Amino acid sequence: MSVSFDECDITRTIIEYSSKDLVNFSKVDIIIVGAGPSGLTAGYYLAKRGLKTLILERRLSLGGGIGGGGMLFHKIVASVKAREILDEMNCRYEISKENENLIVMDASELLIKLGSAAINSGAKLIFGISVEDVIYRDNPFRIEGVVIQWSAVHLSGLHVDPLMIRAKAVIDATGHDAEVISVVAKKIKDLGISVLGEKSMYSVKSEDLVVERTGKIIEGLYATGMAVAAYYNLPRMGPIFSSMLLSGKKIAEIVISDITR
Ligand code: 48H
Repeated sequence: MSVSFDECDITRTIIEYSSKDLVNFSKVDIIIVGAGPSGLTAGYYLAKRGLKTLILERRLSLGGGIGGGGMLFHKIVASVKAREILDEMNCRYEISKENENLIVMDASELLIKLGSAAINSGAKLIFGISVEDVIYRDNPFRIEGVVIQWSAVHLSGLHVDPLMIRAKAVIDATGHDAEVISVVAKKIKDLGISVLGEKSMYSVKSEDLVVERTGKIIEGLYATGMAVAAYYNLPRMGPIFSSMLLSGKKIAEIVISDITR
């Protein structure tokens, strides 16, 4: 079968369909900043619930810290507590012979299964966009969206003004630097919040604490994954990903309860 098209058709298709998406997603229910394990898990549960969910990732790939495994070894570990989530996403794993409370899987499989679960449930994931600031309103105070820029513009150092996306809830899933909370702490000083940074490693304790402290930071702004450890000065856990998945699921449940009240 011979088909015919010209270069202009390719260009027009890309620009038209990308623009249509960006207009459609300029106002959403939830913005998740970061497509690492916690952000993708949150995206999966939120979109599954029928909420308009946008995941913004500054890199041109998904998975955050998953791909690096443990010191580049291609396996990663989770506690058995995350089995239900992994089963739901059809992610295969084995019980570790070292300790029956640990399960082990390929980093590549977790990354792909989490990403496809989030997208199949209806979350929109866009690469190459960095969140650099938030939108807020006062009386009463709340975060109502994010300020975005192409990551390539950030890297170029050019002075280019950003665009904005409104949302009922913003989830900081940016990992170790808690970038969204950090920008709020730095710019809206009267809130009196600060990002303390994570503590040194204490895996078993950290796994529980991160999930326990996962929740709302201020009205409209929530934290999941390592951003929780960074905000509350909790210990880090190393390449064990169960608390990232459990934290993602928990934040989705909290946001669902807050915005569908
Ligand atoms: C758009 C952004 C921005 C921004 C960052 O680092 P992540 O994998 O985050 P988590 O919390 O889901 O998972 C943490 C885990 O990977 C890990 O590092 C662990 C368990 N460490 C323990 C230890 O002891 O070291 O993903 C965050 C994602 C990344 O893809 C970033 O590129 C992205 O967020 N991101 N995207 N705008 N401003 N900042």
